[in-house]
Amino acid sequence: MTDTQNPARQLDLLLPDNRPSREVLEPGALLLRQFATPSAAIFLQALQAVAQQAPFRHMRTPGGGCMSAAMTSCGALGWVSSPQGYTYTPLDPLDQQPWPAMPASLFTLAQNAAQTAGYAGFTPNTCLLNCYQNGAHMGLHQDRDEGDITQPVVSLSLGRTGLFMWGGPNRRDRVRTFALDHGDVLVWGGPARLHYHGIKGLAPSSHPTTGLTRFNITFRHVMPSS
Ligand SMILES: O=C(O)CCC(=O)C(=O)O
Repeated sequence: MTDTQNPARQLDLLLPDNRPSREVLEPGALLLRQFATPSAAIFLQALQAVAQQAPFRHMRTPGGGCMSAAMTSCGALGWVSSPQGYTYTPLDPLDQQPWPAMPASLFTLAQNAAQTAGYAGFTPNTCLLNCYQNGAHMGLHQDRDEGDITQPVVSLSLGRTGLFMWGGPNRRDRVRTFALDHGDVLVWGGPARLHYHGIKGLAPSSHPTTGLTRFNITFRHVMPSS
């Protein structure tokens, strides 16, 4: 199918740099360029408020190392990595307090993006906040700790540009790498829900608001028993 025959592509608006504002990566996966840009300052404020209550930290991994991105969470459940494995917990292991509530601005953004991508009724109950500085990356992985793959993943990029890797359902599938800029939102679900993805690194650039730091906020729905 050519771009002009593809109904999703026919709706595209062009950004000032001539890139389409919506790009179907493949069935189930949609990149919404600059979807969040108009309210990005509000989302950054929400992120800072969460981080004041539950600070960013470099979590230990089952392999004996440490995540190079610093992380925290908000919502009913938070994602935790430790030498024992990966899990979602209702309490922050740093202080045994519930994770901060998910800010309404972030919840609404996630629902709107999911709906725009064709996933009406998205009810994220967890939100992972990633903070990348020079040298940080995230290896190719699948999001499969949620116990529910009927709902999509919504991922918001803020600040410095990140180099995102998008693969297929198998680790050895072809991987595309592309830039995710401030305000870009990526949604994947349905046939693409378990596709491998990661962050190769950061672009050699800085952002007027966040400088050399990139933030990513990823929304998911976790089965409470997971
Ligand atoms: O930082 C990103 O854009 C990707 C984050 C990610 O893959 C994850 O949190 O599972």
